[in-house]
Amino acid sequence: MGDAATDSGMDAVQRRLMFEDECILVDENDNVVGHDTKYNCHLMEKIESENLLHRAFSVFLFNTKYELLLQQRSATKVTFPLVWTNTCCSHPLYRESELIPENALGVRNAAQRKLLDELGIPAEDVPVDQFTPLGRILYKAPSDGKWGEHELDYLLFIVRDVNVNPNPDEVADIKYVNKEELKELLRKADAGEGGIKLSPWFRLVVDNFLFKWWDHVEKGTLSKAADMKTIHKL
Ligand code: DMA
Ligand code: MN
Repeated sequence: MGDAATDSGMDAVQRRLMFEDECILVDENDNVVGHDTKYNCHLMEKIESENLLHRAFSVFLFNTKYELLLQQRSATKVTFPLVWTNTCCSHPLYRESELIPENALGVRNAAQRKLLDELGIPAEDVPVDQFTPLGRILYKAPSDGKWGEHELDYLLFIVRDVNVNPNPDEVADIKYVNKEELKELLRKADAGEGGIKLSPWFRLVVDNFLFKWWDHVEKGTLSKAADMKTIHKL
């Protein structure tokens, strides 16, 4: 365990995730090389000294009006509290159902689990065969002095009208945005207006892929945009 003084700032829910979630460690080519607690995987000191890299996913859920669902992370999240980000982000865990490599089924199973946990979206509203894995990115991002991310992140898109019932332990706010509304949010974040902050991984996806993939969402041609061979180092 880390030092008790700093960790006492964590609430019980986040503490449980930190110590009970066992993340999948991978090399830069996404080969599984081991596992470690969510806690260790997000300690900047460990990331740097042991070069820990773990597998993650980021869901982008669109309704049938092709608006993207965003979430604002809760104030109690240990990493990146209160930032606005894509629909749902988390980690596939080191367990059989979430390690299945075929068409990223393990990651899609994890996405379905966390959409329910964070946003109260019933599993039947997000069937695992409805996710399109579009690509993988590798990035490192500090959160504050102590915490950060170093992830190999699967980008999953899904277009469905769903029931949403956010879990306040995880999510402070949600909203659907169209392209223009997202551009306005980006402008505000860049200008530092209204205290709006965006997560670093969401920003990377926005800057590199999102708008062209959004066109594919609208045209129903998402599978054409998928490239699961490349790992983009951003
Ligand atoms: C981690 O998300 C995943 C990415 C892509 C940053 P998170 O911090 O929300 O994880 P969890 O929901 O498991 O706490
Ligand atoms: Mn992570």
